[in-house]
Amino acid sequence: MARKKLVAGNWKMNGNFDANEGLILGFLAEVDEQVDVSVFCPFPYLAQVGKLLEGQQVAFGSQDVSAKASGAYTGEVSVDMLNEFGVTQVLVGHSERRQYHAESSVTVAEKAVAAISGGITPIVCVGETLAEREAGRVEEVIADQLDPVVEQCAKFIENGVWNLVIAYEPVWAIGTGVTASPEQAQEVHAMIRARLNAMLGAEVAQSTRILYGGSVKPGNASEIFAKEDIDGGLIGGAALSSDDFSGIIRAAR
Ligand code: G2H
Repeated sequence: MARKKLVAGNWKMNGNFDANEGLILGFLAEVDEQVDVSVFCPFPYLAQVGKLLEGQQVAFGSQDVSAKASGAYTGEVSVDMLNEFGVTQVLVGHSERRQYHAESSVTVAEKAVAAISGGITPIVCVGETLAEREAGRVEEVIADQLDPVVEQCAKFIENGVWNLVIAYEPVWAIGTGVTASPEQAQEVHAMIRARLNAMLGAEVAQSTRILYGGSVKPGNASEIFAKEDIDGGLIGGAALSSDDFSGIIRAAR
């Protein structure tokens, strides 16, 4: 099944009103119907980004969401609140959330459920650390992160399709300048797809987009995106430059 590529920019905790506007206006000309594009900004900029993207073919969202609907959860932001801003996608389980905010795979699965229930597509991030890779534990770690999500979200599958994207982001390649080789990335992507196939069947496995993230740049994007099971990228550092982000969008065509 042909899967349309998705290039998603994760701004992390960067940006300000001026920079956001310059960044978006700088890459919009590169967007067409051949590639899906989305950006994930910090919460305070959702209104600004939503306005800048009005009428454009670019989705936007936040970098996290609460699993809870409402109530006494200081600092949290709910799916309903995101919907009020027109958000259609959200990142969940980014390794920086797992590492600095102790998010477990169960919490990540609950957030994915909350997002899908509210009509927002979660991009669920998974990935191993260098120590885990060197210990030969890649498959085990990915399975531990992925399985609770699959188990919790399978009920949302309709006609072989679910509103869920997976991003494989090896922790050792995030913001380090070290990129997984296209072959290393493809190997894990194929493993993830095989796991989806075993748990949910071929139709879901073949229709699910699996993005690669970790030091993707205009210079390495084409060969990464050329791999069979890599359906685009989750871009951090290079998403903060409109030239670089434009180059990565071009590479996805
Ligand atoms: C991985 C990625 C974006 P970078 O975190 O999610 O960041 O491209 O800077 O490695």
